[in-house]
Amino acid sequence: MNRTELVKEIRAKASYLCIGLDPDLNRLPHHLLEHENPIFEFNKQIIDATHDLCVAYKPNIAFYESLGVQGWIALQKTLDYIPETHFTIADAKRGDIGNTSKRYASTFFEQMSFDSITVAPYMGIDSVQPFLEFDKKWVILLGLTSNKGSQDFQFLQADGKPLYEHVFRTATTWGSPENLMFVVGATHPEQVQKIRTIIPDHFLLVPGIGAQGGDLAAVSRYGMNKDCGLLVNSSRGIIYAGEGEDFAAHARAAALAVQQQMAALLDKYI
Ligand code: OMP
Repeated sequence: MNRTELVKEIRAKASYLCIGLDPDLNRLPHHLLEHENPIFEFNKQIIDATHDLCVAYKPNIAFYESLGVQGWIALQKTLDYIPETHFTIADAKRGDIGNTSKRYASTFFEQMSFDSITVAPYMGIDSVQPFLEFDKKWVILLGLTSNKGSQDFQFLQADGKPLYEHVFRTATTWGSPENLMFVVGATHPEQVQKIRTIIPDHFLLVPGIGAQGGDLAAVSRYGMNKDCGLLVNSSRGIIYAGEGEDFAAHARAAALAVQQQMAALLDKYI
């Protein structure tokens, strides 16, 4: 999916919600465990219940590969089931020396047909470039992460600026707003304003609302650009909103609450 198509979907749905498909076998409603592929059945019902409210789905690969072959099958079936109108993110956080990154890119862009993949910037340009060589595919680079440990390295001062700022300044020259997005955690709204002066046009993938306590309103206020420019993710806050046989209805209600807030924020800021 290209940028124009993504912006069109956001406007049509008045939503910039990305739903994180992070299914944990220990948290699935018990009745699903009887299914041949419980993970896929769970995702299928979540997608059926929420697809009109969101513009993207982000399966986190850890929740699939930890289950071995069955997990990879569930991931492929989930990807096949996501409607073509939705932007897909392989949350794999890869990045390695060039020839290895090329294989990772091939895994998620050719073997599987994700629109995008999350990539770690730590190994530098030659670890990221192989992902950018695929036509109509996106890199989503970890810029400033949502977790507490983001304080360990990302805020260290280097040449008078925090390290994460260098990531934005340097990596913006590696790709364009048509094929490169950045992760910025919703738990850092006060940094988003500054980040927007460095990268005014790129889309930001913003995880951390819901279970991690990030602030949707604040991050939208500082992070929105004229095309919206945001994909805000919620995983546990939506997919585990209910626990029983009606879990999908609860997921829908949770997604609807976020979407309604987003519609109001879109109205206010663009
Ligand atoms: P919830 O906290 O359940 O909404 O899940 C957040 C999802 O976003 C998980 O799949 C995380 O791996 C992912 N994530 C973060 O939480 N923080 C980050 O800084 C980056 C990501 C990510 O790349 O998506």
